[in-house]
Amino acid sequence: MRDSQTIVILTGAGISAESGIATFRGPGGLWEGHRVEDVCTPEALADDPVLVHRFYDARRAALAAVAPNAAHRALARLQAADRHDVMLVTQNVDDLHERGGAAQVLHMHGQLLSALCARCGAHTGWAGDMPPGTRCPACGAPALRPDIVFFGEMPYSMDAIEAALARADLFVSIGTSGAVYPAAGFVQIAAHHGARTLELNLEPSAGTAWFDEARHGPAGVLVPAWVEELLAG
Ligand code: BV8
Repeated sequence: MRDSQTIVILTGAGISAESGIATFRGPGGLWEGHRVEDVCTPEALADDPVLVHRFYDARRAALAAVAPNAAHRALARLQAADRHDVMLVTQNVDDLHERGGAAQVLHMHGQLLSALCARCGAHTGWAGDMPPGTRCPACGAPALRPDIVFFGEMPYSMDAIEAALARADLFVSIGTSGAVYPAAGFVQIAAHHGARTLELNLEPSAGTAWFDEARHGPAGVLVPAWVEELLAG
């Protein structure tokens, strides 16, 4: 195997589970009593802005009570070793990769600690509550919304992600059920372009058959072991 590889890593809610953030589709996968598919839509935001804003305010506030785990820290070590060209893409909207030391993180579904202006499109760092009608610091319009990619909205940075998948030597999927597209299709794009593919997950995902190799167990155990194996090679 070439020493330096281009590696694309996709993470999902499972990498944050051991930090105490509930996943979406496991036991207790309801958020504040709601399925993510029911509140994570433009229609829900239009129909009941108070509910949707409160849903994300609660998750933003909960970040203070959680901390990165060994899996987040191991990925940061991989990046810091600078032995490989690593693109870290996450479906997660928490900031645990960053707090775990990751130098580069691509939040394809947005992030809790950011606000999006529905009028001017500006993104603003946001740590507190964001009631409907909060004014945009950039344009002043009462149009701030959670900077979250809802179902039916285009995920961020798809061009960059697809370009990286096309040149990847290795695609690793960590802690995701493979239930949501386009993220769930990344393994197929990577494999089509000749990448080796590895799944690290508690249990087989919906797309597990697409992976060359799958290791099942908690990310806090599997990810550090995989990174040490990679850096020892
Ligand atoms: C788009 C927002 C187009 C932030 C989220 C029919 C077929 C195919 C696709 C579609 C379809 N109908 C509609 C679609 C498209 C739709 C979609 O895929 N729907 C699904 C439900 C069928 N997708 C979209 O709408 C996307 N946009 O397609 O746009 C477009 C084109 C042109 C122009 C405009 C638009 C947008 C999708 C983004 C939605 N936003 N989140 C938030 O609130 O969090 S999705 C949400 O669920 C997450 O962000 C995440 O991405 C997604 C999946 O969740 P996971 O991260 O995988 O978590 P999950 O709980 O499911 O699984 C956890 C896994 O971890 C499990 O496997 C578990 O075993 C494992 N695990 C648990 N503990 C551990 C562990 N693993 C390791 N260690 C542990 N300890």
